[in-house]
Amino acid sequence: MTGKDAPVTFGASTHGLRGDYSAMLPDYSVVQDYSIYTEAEQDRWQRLYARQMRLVPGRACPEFLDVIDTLDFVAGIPRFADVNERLAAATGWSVVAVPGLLPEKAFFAHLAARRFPVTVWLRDETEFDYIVEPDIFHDFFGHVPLLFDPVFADYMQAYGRGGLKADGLHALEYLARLYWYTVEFGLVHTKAGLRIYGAGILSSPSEIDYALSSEKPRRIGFDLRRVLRSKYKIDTFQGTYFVIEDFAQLFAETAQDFTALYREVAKQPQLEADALLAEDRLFN
Ligand code: HBI
Ligand code: FE
Repeated sequence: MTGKDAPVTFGASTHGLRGDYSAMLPDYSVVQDYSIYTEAEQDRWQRLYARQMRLVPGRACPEFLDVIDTLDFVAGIPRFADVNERLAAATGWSVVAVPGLLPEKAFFAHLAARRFPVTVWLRDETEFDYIVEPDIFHDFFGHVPLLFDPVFADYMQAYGRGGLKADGLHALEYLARLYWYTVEFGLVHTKAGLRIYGAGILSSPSEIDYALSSEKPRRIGFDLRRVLRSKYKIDTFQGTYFVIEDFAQLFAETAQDFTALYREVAKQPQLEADALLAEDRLFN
């Protein structure tokens, strides 16, 4: 999900996007046709999975590691129906198959209803190391395990509801930043050290080490206003990661009504992706 040609906010338009949007329902959902996956794609999935599983121990947050082994992703491309049985029992969430990136409103509507849109197609072999848009591997491997955590699951729903409420408030840019710096590229401070919960990092073979170990990026204690003001990079590794203490903090800080916050933040200067403020709490 970091990529040269990625739209500034995902799904700002569906033009020029991969995926077949012709057979979808009005909510952008499609039916997963499992017979379309070729042997080569099943093999590619297994190699992507094996590579990433070697990287996550000691790096991913415990909530992710506790669940990933139980999901049977080792067997091949997951079936939505199988995952949904377990997910419904755990947190009442479900995954819904979609052709690819969704316009924000449709995306928010799914999250608000505790449905996570998962892309049906798998990346090409040429994109093995690096993909611009979310594919089925990024979505299942990066996002689905944390939907089993009750607190994170509630945060995702609150985010979707906030998105629907923000319609017309010129807040999309702020919401995209919050999503980017938490759901996609978030770090969490645990007793054992910094760990990753962001799906964009967890599904990346190279950023997973960079995010925790490189001396280049800043790792700053999560501050909601600071996050909303911070631009992000889509074409390189992140300049800044924001560190939460736990998912409860994330949920609590974002449970408030954002209307006043949007107005306040709009008056302040935007911050570059590698900015440093005197009040930033640095972790590196
Ligand atoms: N659609 N399928 C899909 N997956 C995403 O992660 C996604 C999206 N549409 C919009 C979007 N993300 C972002 O704009 C978020 O900031 C809301
Ligand atoms: Fe994602």
